[in-house]
Amino acid sequence: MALRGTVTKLLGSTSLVDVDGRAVECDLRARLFRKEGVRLAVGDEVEVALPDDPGPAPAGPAAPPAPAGPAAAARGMIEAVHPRRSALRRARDFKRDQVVCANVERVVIVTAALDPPYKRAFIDRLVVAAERDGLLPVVVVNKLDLCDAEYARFVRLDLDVYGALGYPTLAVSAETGEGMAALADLLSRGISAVVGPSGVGKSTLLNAICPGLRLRTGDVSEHDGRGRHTTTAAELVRLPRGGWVIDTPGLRAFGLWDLEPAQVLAGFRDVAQVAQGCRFGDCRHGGEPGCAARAAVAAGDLDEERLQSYLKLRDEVEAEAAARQSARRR
Ligand SMILES: Nc1nc2c(ncn2[C@@H]2O[C@H](COP(=O)(O)OP(=O)(O)OP(=O)(O)O)[C@@H](O)[C@H]2O)c(=O)[nH]1
Ligand SMILES: [Mg+2]
Ligand SMILES: [Zn+2]
Repeated sequence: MALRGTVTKLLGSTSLVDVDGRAVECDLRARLFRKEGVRLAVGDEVEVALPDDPGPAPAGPAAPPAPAGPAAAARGMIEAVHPRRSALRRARDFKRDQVVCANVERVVIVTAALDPPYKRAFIDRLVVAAERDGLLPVVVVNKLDLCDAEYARFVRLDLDVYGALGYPTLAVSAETGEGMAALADLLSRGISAVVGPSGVGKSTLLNAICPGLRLRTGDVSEHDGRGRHTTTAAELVRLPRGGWVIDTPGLRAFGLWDLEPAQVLAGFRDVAQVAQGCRFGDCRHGGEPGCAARAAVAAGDLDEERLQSYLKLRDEVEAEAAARQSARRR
């Protein structure tokens, strides 16, 4: 009899599947791979046929699944893969998209208030990616303990910009515990993908929420290199209070290759809203007469920084599209 499970980690030719809190190493039916072109992603829901020997007893729902070593019990077999409800993607190169995680409901975008420096452009980029994939962006700023009162106020004001767009926002510190209860609450349902630049404290935050987790964290120097750290495979973990998280390696570039400029605009809800009033349908909001976005900035209804951030990302997406075109011609 097949049991339903969730793929938690890809191990090359096999994968780890969580079946009722137990980690089972599984093969994928060759037919699924060869004939149906199935490429598993972390977060995929699958039907697994278990070997006769079920292996060690469950460690309890609260414990993160222990990785099955080569000496683990006989492997399971993935007999079917359920259709994905959603997928967070990132472009790996010009040709292929990489599914970072399947069946995600929210993308928790983590940046640091300081060290590494706070970057709103990064948040905007990830919001665009989340909106493209139909996922709810959640904006988290960590390391609040490093701010003085005035800077902390600035961070909160900035978060209000995203709050006004309808996205949950949190200012937190893994160091002092500030905001951590709210973060734990937010993660306790469904699958959350935690994304953000290297060194902002993603793993530290998750370790604080799930003490048994012991995700590897590093000091800032380690976060600069393209070394081992950033290539570590993403793994889905079960949280003690329910919900699942996937801690992703620091993303230096969250490619937005295959986006249309209109999809960039969809990731800037405030700009999109005011731009409906532009006189010309093909307005580029770059200072043309009758541009409602410009007028909104002048009237103080739209943040200049938001418009600039939109224009910059749109230009980038257009440049990428042009590069792709010329690569195809060659
Ligand atoms: N002061 C302060 N330091 C923090 C906080 N959270 C994390 N750090 C530190 O920031 C550094 C990086 O933390 P990590 O959790 O490894 O960062 P990461 O985002 O997982 O980085 P990658 O795995 O490379 O993507 C570590 O030295 C942490 O101790 C915080 O709230 N305050
Ligand atoms: Mg990490
Ligand atoms: Zn315009």
